[in-house]
Amino acid sequence: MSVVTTHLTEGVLIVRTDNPPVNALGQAVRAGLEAAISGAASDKNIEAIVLICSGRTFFAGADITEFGKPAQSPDLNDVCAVIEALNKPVIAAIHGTALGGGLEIALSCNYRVAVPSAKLGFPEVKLGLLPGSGGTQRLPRLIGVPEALTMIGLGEPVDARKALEIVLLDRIVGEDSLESDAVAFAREVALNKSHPVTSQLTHRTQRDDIDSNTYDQFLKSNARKLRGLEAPQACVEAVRAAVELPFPEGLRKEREQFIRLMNGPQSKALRHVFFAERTASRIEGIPDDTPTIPIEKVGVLGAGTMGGGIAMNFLTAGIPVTLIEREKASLDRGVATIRKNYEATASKGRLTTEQVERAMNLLTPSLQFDDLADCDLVIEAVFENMDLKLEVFARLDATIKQGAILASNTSYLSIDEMAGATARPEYVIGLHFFSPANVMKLLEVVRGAKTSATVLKTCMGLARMIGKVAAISGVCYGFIGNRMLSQRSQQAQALILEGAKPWDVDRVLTRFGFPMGPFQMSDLAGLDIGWNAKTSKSSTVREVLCERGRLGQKTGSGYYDYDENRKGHPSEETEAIIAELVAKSGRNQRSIGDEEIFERLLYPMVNEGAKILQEGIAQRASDIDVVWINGFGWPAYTGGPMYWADSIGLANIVRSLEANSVEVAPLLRAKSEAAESFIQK
Ligand code: T1G
Repeated sequence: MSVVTTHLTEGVLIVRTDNPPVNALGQAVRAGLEAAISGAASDKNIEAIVLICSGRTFFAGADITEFGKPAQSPDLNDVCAVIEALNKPVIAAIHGTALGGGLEIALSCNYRVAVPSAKLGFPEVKLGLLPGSGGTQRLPRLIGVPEALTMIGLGEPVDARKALEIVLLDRIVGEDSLESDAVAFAREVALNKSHPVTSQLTHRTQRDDIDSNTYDQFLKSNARKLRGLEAPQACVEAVRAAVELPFPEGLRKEREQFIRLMNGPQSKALRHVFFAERTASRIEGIPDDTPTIPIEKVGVLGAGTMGGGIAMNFLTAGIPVTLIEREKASLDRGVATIRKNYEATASKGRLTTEQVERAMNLLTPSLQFDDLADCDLVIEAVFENMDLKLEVFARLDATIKQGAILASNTSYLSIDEMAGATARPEYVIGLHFFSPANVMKLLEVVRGAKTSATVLKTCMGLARMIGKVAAISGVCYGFIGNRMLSQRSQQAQALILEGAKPWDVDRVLTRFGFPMGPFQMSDLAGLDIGWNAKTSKSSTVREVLCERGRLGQKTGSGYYDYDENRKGHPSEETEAIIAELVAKSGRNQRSIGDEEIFERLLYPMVNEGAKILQEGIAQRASDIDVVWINGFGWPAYTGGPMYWADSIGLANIVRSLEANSVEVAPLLRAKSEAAESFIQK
């Protein structure tokens, strides 16, 4: 059965594609579309064509699995050309997400209609690419340069309302009557004497109407978001070509850039991340038909920063939350913070006030622990202390209905020990959110030795429902992310005692692509987390800084001195503190180059990743990439620590670790000696 079928009704040919899961424009789809549309040209019974898709969405783009393989005709550009050349009106009937090549198909149509819930976008820049089938040439001609630069350069989709506003859509039709409304629209426009051909539009791309600074201005105003990425520059140049060159030449320029980027390292790395994030949700070794537990009510214990953020994830997803605190003041503060966060998001236009109220109405704050009894899942976010956690789990076990899941948000501690405090260890799991919990995409799902497959599968499905990227971790100190982070932290502390400056360390990591380095991060979070003035004994740089009240940004100084704009500057006092500690230790300092700093910070993380793999803590190397990109800001355009290690060469990493007297993980050594890689073929 062809993935593309046709059906003639009332003079309108409905060309329907059914290529699950997302109607990606693979070769069979392209060939089917080309045949159906070419065949309509000479058929007098056909007055118009509607392109529509079955399943969850309109074409969601080119088939990314085809990239890097020999091209198969027809090319998507050919299909777009056939649509545009047709002597009859072609209407794109859009639902779900018309993305990438899907939007390019829609742009080559004469008209576009969509249901209210549809989204349209060019996410290629997030794959290290630019639209490669005319999108950069047709979109500016239809909606103008500023809107086109934003859609193509940032890669964010627009909803149907916005699409109608910027004339990307001709009409919004009924949510449940897309096909019939599209046919009616087709019959209506078939009466028009002429039909707009996007590539021939000129009214939005008159060179004199466009300030030549627009292009650079776009890149400058988005510099932070696009830092380190190659594709945005190519996107902007392609849009400029739509203004300055005839369509065929602009198309050629777009294609050149597309091929260059597709074969480049950044796009290969970003395509790896795209699939890795989806693979991470797969649980190895459990039956496909493992049942799951319906989660209709969630309890959160602790209304602090983490508890409040965690609660928001479920509220936003429409799941009622009972939020428990011991003291009214803390509970009220927690609820107020949740509301403040929602209102801040609404003020940026990312939520409506109705959505805020709907979320807040799902929240039930309470001082009564027993109010958790009928929850299907309870997540404790109390202080990171095992004695307290054991007490909490024993109490949860005695209070919460049978069959409910008991989860800990712990960052480091043993889920197995917590499970041991209950009579239901198979229902105990770790759900490690990253602060701010309502923003950070990563969720480490920590499976205890006795956690059941049902509980694990339930939590992985729940993670997707609340918009998280989840990776499974086994039980060890710090799970995947924090265990590797502690390697980097140890090296960073050693480096500043040996002679590197904190700002050297931070610079090396930010230049690599991290949003900030370890010392900037410590100052932002506050140096006094976990610090105790009573037991502090001036034995580390952090202790001395805290003893002197240099707690980070919040006190105007930490590792750095902060000016009135909270901009950090190297601190002579910090240098003096380090010098005093080194003098006391009797060691000498030396100048340390960026290359040594770089290798000593990152290579031990890869080494720890190899141990995590070897011990079965992570299911696969790509999960480690997913954790570090989504939880710790590892630059996605390098693929993540394990993919990136392959690019460096495992033998080079082993040599450097040995030179720095770091014990090489057996799996890393074995792969290096066998000239194998973690991920890259
Ligand atoms: N190609 C191949 N497979 C794809 C795919 C694609 N474009 N999009 C999704 N999949 C697979 C995905 O791997 C998963 O597989 C399943 O579909 C469900 O995806 C020429 C060059 C559409 C919003 O970047 O954003 O067009 O794990 O889990 O959460 O100029 O998928 O089930 O085996 O994400 O409902 C541009 C990428 C391509 C869109 C749906 N398009 N996809 O989200 O499902 S480049 C994109 C998405 C291009 C042209 C250029 C999302 C989604 P499996 P899912 P979802």
